[in-house]
Amino acid sequence: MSEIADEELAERARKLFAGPVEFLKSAPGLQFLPDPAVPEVAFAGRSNVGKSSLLNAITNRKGLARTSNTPGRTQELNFFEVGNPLQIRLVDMPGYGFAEAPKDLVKRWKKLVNDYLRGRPVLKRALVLVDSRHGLKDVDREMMRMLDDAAVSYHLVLTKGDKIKPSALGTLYETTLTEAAKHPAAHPAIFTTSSETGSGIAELRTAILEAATT
Ligand SMILES: Nc1nc2c(ncn2[C@@H]2O[C@H](COP(=O)(O)OP(=O)(O)OP(=O)(O)O)[C@@H](O)[C@H]2O)c(=O)[nH]1
Ligand SMILES: [Mg+2]
Repeated sequence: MSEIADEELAERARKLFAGPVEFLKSAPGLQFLPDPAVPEVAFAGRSNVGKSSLLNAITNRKGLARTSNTPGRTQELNFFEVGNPLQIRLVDMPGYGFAEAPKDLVKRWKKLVNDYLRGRPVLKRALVLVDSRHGLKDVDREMMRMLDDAAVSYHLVLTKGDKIKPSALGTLYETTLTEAAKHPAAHPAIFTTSSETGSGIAELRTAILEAATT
């Protein structure tokens, strides 16, 4: 893509996310999904990694998606609508990998997420969030394999970048890049973000719009 086209896309993304964004619904099962009217981009990641915070940062709304310190607060697929007329739906997925998760909850989570990933042609991309302080864990690798198998293209996003030194973040970025290259559905572009400082947020907005329009 040319530099001018890049800048145009970035400006369109900025305007889109500065405009109307609304919570649509919470879907505890596939029968509750909204009509597949527009492209969707889903947020995945371990519990507490910062999915809801990132969604709020991207849309510039503090309390749109509920954030908390209690792991496993989000248990459904939460749909948010962007644009008027509607252009993109963002999907906040339940977090995985917290220690106290009961087995049947994990089973339910896997079924809901797998069914959604496999049966949703409008799902254009997923964002797999990884805490910069921890890096990729086996539960993240499992999520990445689910996406590989469902052939859903995804970006890895290193979150909470404000919590570690830039040099450590740089090293983590490189090792994560190397690991992503081994996954067929992983997109070569990786993002580092902070919902606290706003770093990397504009770039992610552009990537979301790009994913939804290609
Ligand atoms: N310093 C810092 N803290 C963050 C950032 N993003 C999220 N947090 C904090 O991390 C905690 C968890 O954030 P959430 O956005 O609720 O995480 P989540 O991934 O949605 O969690 P679940 O819904 O339980 O899966 C909250 O206390 C946030 O304030 C960030 O970029 N920097
Ligand atoms: Mg959440």
